[in-house]
Amino acid sequence: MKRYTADTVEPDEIVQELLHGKGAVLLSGLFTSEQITEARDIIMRESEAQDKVTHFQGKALEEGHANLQRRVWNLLAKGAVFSDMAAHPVFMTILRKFLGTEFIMGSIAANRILPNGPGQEPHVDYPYWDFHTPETHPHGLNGSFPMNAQISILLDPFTEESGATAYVPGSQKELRYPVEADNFYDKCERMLGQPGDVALFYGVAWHCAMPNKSDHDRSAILINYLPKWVKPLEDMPAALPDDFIATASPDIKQLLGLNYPYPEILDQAAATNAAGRV
Ligand SMILES: O=C(O)CCC(=O)C(=O)O
Repeated sequence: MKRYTADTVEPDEIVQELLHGKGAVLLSGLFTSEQITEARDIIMRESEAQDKVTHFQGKALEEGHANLQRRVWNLLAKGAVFSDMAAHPVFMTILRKFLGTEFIMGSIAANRILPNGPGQEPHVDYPYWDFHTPETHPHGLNGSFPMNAQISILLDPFTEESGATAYVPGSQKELRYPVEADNFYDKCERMLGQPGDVALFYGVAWHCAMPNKSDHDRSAILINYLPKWVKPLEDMPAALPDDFIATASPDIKQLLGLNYPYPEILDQAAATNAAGRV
């Protein structure tokens, strides 16, 4: 992966690399070690209660099994550090070029994989994540213009052993799910890095978390960004307190989709009726 720092970042080159190159780049030096420690502490605390799996594939388990892969959703509600990360000026500059100046955020969550935790199936990300049924998407849809950007902010060392994200460079050039014959595991490279490093990639590239065979946790903050008109995955405005929204910065308001109000009731009579029902 090409590597950049805040001083060497080249937004136009990165846009080309995401679309026509490997599909992923590494950014370093954007966050302080205090920010990374604070974010990690919150995620460890928030995910502690998920220590047992009680259901598997829809069925209740008699006894809870150790849960070695944990998600923490709705991170903006869990600490100001996450707003600072989501709207980092370097991300905003690159993503305004990649997804359009009014792009939004689809989700901000943590993925914590404990030692011995499982990997994932190779996949593509939202809004393409159910592209194993391409007929549910528009005819001819392809990845030639981006409707997704993914950011992973590493909170632990991402090594081969700890299960650093695997991806197939260039696979974003053809929008489809990988199949057995693609030999994902033979062709993949890893998004290796240290705490504070950031993997920025186009989620059409085939990728997955790998099993954690190390003796330490492997956590990352995963942020999904979208063009302004794609329905986000998390309903963040509904999940956040009113005072968070009222005092949010202009960039966070944009990321929450508040600048692009559709769908709206445009029929005045119906709008009056709807207001009366509240
Ligand atoms: O945590 C990782 O390495 C990747 C996670 C991922 O791709 C996902 O959850 O969709």
